[in-house]
Amino acid sequence: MLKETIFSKIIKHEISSDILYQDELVTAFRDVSPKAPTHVLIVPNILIPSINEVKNEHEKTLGRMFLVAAKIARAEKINESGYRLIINCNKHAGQEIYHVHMHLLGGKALGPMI
Ligand code: DGP
Repeated sequence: MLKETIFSKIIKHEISSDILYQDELVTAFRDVSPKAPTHVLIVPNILIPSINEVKNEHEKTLGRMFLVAAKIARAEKINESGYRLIINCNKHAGQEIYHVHMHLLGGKALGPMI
């Protein structure tokens, strides 16, 4: 049994967060420490610790994350100007929360990728 993360508690509304979207597969909420005017995290409702643990059965959930990213980008009116999607995996990428999440960043020119 995997240990629940802070994101599990947000998904279950046990701790407060600015949730923008939720359905049966994913939840999206604003990052507590935004790195851009729009900084949203899109998270599977089930706990997958990192991309290393992704399995075939997660395919629909991972696809939904992209659909929700595009939907939120439109809602935030950054779809035309552009945005960046980032998923960090493990130490070298600086992953802090071991619950897969996609960062949606935009609202300003983001500069070089790294
Ligand atoms: P990463 O380095 O990819 O694991 O990013 C984790 C992100 O999660 C980081 O940008 C800060 C954000 N974060 C951490 N704790 C919380 C929280 O309790 N609430 C919210 N909304 N975001 C959080």
